[in-house]
Amino acid sequence: MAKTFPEGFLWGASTSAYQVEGAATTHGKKPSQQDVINKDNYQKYGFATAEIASDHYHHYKEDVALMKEMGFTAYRFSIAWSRVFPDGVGEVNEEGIQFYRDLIKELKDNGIEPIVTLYHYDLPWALVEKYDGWISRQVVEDFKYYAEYVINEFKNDVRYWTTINEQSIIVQYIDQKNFIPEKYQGNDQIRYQINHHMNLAHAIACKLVHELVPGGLVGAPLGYAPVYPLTSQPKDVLAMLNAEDLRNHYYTDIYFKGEYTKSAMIYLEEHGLAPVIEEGDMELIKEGTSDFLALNYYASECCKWCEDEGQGIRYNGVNRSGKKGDLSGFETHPGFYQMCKNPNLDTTDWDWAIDPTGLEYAFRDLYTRYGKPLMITENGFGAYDTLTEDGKVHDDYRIDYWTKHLQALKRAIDKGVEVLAFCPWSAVDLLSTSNGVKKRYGFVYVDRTDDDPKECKRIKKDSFYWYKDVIESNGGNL
Ligand code: BGP
Repeated sequence: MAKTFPEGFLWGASTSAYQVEGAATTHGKKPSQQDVINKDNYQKYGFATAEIASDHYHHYKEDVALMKEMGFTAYRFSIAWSRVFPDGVGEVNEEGIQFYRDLIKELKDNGIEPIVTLYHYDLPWALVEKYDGWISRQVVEDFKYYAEYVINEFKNDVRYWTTINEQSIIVQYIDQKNFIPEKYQGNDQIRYQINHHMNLAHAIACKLVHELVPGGLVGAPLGYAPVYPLTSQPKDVLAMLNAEDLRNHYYTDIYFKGEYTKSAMIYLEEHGLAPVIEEGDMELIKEGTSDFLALNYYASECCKWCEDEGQGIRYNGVNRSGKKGDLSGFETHPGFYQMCKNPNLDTTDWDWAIDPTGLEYAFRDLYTRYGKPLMITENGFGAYDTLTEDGKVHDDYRIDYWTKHLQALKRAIDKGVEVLAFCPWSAVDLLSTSNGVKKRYGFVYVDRTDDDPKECKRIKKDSFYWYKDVIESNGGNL
């Protein structure tokens, strides 16, 4: 077996626009739904808003220089739709698109391949006001307007495109990842309707990349957690099959087969949750083929059988406190499956199971299932980091997490899985989607707190130096 990763393997890291950029309502940008959601989180939980985030908008050159110093050959980031088209459609914000031209030029000048995500939870607020955002079919047409403009603009500079970030997570955590107007609160069918509209948008983006970008490659960046059965009781194993179908294959079958997973769709139909599918939708979805699948892998999940005793469906809870065990509940689909804690795995402070073998398992399974190349667009360890008095961050727990996950990835490669890139979360510290800035992920510490943005000074963590060595040896030192 080769000791190193394959030649040409892309090494980098990820961020997303609203979590890192700042300048949320300046320089011609108008709010996105995330700017609104985060303002609410600030009021409710004291988490930082997206107004300044990590101030990447003003630090991008420094950030790219840090990436270069680590030896990055790729960087995955998202474009904020509301920076390019502040009203969703209509007039382009010249200053906004110029920011991305400058960023992409800076990356290319430093030999870093841009991996662009078209949409990362941040729908222009104007479209929420206009027609309730993703709930309306109109959004698909407006997404096409935006995507076509951006893909055309960067068709000669960007080869790798990813479409809609984590549709699976949007369905699970609908209120956090998508603004839901009052009148739709508690209506679970819209989770799947929004997802259907996103499937159409994804297919359109795939077609556009294939039409417009010479040699362009496109795929979805999917939040993916393989599901294990709690025991070898046959019912638990069946529950696992059901959970895999509804939580995972329901997305991947769309991307690679252009169809909804049967058992999941039957379950949704039986419960009045199935999306309305119009004539021509499935044909369009079939035409929008993916070249690869990008995985955001943090954890595996576990489930058990659950009898239907009329208790009703519930979706995943969340841990807001960062104290182990504070997770507010498990997804339950009576008569189908119920998620539960895996007693075999340790977790982060936010109750995310730590499971490198799960990454190996997911990559093996997905490659056997679809035979398409895979990449990591997110993988990381959210933790409270401490800045020591002499200006250091000793994040050995994060180094340990990534070492084990990279070893697992290598084992999958050694078994024949085609893997294009490792872009963990995150290049620099940024605003967490659910826990403010105190939950950190980066190779680079951004000196700010939830209440005080300070100067957002960049400080290299121990993991920065560790990753530099990993890249230098093409993974050979792992
Ligand atoms: C993924 C998202 C990212 C990121 C990450 C960590 O689901 O794509 O945007 O934030 O999870 O999650 P969190 O920020 O909630 O810790």
